[in-house]
Amino acid sequence: MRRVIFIFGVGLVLLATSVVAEVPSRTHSDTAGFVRGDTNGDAIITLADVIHLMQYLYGNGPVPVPVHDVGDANCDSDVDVIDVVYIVNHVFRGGPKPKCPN
Ligand SMILES: [Ca+2]
Ligand SMILES: [Ca+2]
Repeated sequence: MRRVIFIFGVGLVLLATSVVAEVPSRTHSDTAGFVRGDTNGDAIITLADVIHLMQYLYGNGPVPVPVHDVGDANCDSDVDVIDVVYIVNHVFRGGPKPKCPN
């Protein structure tokens, strides 16, 4: 099952990168003090964050930095493939910024 989800995620990334050029998204910090969705900790949300999260979830990559919750882009308290899709939607399709409602 994890392999299917990983292949699905990689397919989403490849589709997004083939359709739209990467546009970095500068964001402000979440109320928790970090930029939700910025999984590699460089203060912008890009394809690199999608890859970082995919590697963490399915490839034994490093934990999102500075804290695990950075990867919870949709703020549902889980870090999973839905967060990958959420970040892809934000970066490539102008979807909402990863942020918890106030
Ligand atoms: Ca980043
Ligand atoms: Ca989530």
